[in-house]
Amino acid sequence: MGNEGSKQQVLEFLRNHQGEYVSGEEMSRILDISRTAIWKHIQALRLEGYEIEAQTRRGYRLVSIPDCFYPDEVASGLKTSWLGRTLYYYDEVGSTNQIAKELADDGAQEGTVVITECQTGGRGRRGRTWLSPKGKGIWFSVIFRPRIATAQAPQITLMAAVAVTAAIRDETGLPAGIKWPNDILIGNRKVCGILTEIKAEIEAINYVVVGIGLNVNLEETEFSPEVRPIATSLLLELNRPVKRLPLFQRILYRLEQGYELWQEEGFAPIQKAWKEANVTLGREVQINSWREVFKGVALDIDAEGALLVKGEGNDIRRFSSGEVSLRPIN
Ligand code: BTX
Repeated sequence: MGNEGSKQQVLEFLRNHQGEYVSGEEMSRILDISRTAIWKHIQALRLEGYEIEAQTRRGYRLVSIPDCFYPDEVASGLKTSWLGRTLYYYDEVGSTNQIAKELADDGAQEGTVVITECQTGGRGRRGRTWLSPKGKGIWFSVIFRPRIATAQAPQITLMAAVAVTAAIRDETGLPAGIKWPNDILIGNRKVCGILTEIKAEIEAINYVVVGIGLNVNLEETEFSPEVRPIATSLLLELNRPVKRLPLFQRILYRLEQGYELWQEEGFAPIQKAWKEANVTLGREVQINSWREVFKGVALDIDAEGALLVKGEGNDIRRFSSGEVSLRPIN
């Protein structure tokens, strides 16, 4: 067994006895690894962020695991059956969407996830940038291969927004809400953005990459001056840091559930859940589409996921894509 493999065995052993002391001698005997090697593995694990206590006579005790996305840690306790079961984890990348698209072009299977601690070229829509500082957020992308017509592809963004909003509510209790089509807000500030990219033929979809950026433990000063007034993080809302790993596992679980529901039953149940979690309908909005700027009241989303807006002359317009600004509620 290689060095990495025996380190994993030591970790697995400690994990199976979490909270208890295990003696080096016992570990050495059961795992058939020398005590010196065990000590070296413990040192290496500590450098990776595992908190391991050592006491003479009592042995070693795993106190806590690091709050990062090591594939073994993500897999342990993950409730999905296929989504995120293949996981690419990087310390730093340009953009996880870019990597996911390359993997999808090479045939990566549905449910493959790319996650990183930090993006140096994180992207928003229309070539904008997405701030993704190291260790502070959940910056990841998922490859899907939905069996739907190309025109229905934007629905996947709404499905993902519903899933992430639910996971934030589950894990933190914060009143996160969706601004059509792809932002998740707390109060009026953006806590999460979603970037969906599609490769399709006229009739059928080859793949969809859904990229999700969630601000978890960013402090005010970690946002650039331009973004600061419009952005927030879970830490800023709760006044305490949030563990990213369980939240990420919850998001993956909600995404799998939402995606299966969408593929099996169509858009209707997603539309219903979206309406329950949205903060757009009933509000005065300005919508910038590629065609025009239109002002009115957001009335509804239709059976395809498009936004219906009633203009000043009572005309109702339908937008299948675009950017919405919400007028503040006085
Ligand atoms: P968007 O075009 O709707 O939003 C981008 C705008 O949001 C920026 O122009 C800026 O004003 C603001 N912004 C930038 N960074 C942040 C931030 N951290 N928090 C709040 N507001 C911010 C939204 O695009 C889609 C973002 C998707 C990001 C994910 S991260 C993983 C994946 N990889 C990748 O390159 N993008 C996606």
